[in-house]
Amino acid sequence: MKRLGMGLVGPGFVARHHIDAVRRLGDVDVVAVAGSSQASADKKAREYKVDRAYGDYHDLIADPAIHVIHNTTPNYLHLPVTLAALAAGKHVISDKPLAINPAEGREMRDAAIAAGVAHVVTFNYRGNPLVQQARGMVAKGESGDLSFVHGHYLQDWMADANVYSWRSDPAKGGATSALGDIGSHWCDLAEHVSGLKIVSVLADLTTVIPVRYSAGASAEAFSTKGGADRQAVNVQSEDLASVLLRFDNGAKGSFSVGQVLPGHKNDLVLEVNGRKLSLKWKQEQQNELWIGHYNRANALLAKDPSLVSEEALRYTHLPGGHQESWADAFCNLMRDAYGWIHAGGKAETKPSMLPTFEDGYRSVCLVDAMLRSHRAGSVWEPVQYTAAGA
Ligand code: SOE
Repeated sequence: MKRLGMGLVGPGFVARHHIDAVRRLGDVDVVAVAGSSQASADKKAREYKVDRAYGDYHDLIADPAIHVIHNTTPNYLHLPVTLAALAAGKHVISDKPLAINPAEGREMRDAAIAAGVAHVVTFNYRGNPLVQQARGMVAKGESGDLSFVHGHYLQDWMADANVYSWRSDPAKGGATSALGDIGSHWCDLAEHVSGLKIVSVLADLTTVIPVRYSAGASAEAFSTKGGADRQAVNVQSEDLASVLLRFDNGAKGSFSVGQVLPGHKNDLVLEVNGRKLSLKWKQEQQNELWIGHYNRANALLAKDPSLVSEEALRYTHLPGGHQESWADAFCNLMRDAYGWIHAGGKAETKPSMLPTFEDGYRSVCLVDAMLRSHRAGSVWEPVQYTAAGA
């Protein structure tokens, strides 16, 4: 069996999960990591038990043992790292949001298609078996036409003003914070499960904590660490937002995101209401899918291989009652990504669950429409998106 070599650029919070997931695949070697300096790369390589460390990502990309580049850098570095990897003919798996603005997202999407390699964005919640169950039920018409798609993605790790990360710095994170970081996941999931496209948005954004106290080094997501010597920083980007949505079939929708909401850890909820039935999936209770009826009792479908559909079975690895979780869904995404790479990474062989740079670019366009809507006084704004090859 051909083994693939993986190299990771940007070893922060999510990097260890990329490494853990590909190690579980069994046919991928984690060859090297690259950091912002040789010292930080060496430290992370020791921590993740990786043999090679590069202080410059160009050297990692040039390493002939590496076929696949995982880009887990802060948002502003997605473009240079990904373009360099594509120019070297390497497959790329990028963290979301793909880019800090639509122009950069489009450039990466176009470059990836032109390079003819596999290109994946980590919208990892797609990898949950019961998300695929819900998607299949909608696609097969079991829900009937959808009229409403709604939910939220709420967290609290930024509730403390002493948490300051690159996500709040427009030069590194982009103009958006909560919408780009987690609103992107929610919208991707809403479109993926519903099979619909969001065509216009009306957004109301808020910065609940306008002054944060930076400890110097950028905090990792979910980190509570910080130094004593803090500097006040004015924050412009949103940490709370509510958005109304219109879909291409006429369905309506709404969602809220927030990262300063005490008690909400990783509270992603998606509900779709069809003419025949409703479906609700909660990330924090991801082994159950709620099925709502109007003429009989509602049901809770358990993630059990003997109960789920074909679409979900492919992503279910344990018997009923054995909980699968965030890391398992993340690994499902990596399994499909590397399966695609083994098959050559051409468009025709892409597993239908797998999110690509096309989805990543689209997601950046959605968030951009939300920013435009808010700036214009919370009015309806169309999603401006250029199809590949247009
Ligand atoms: C922090 O908000 C974060 O780690 C996101 O960046 C991830 O994409 C999400 O899956 C969990 O929360």
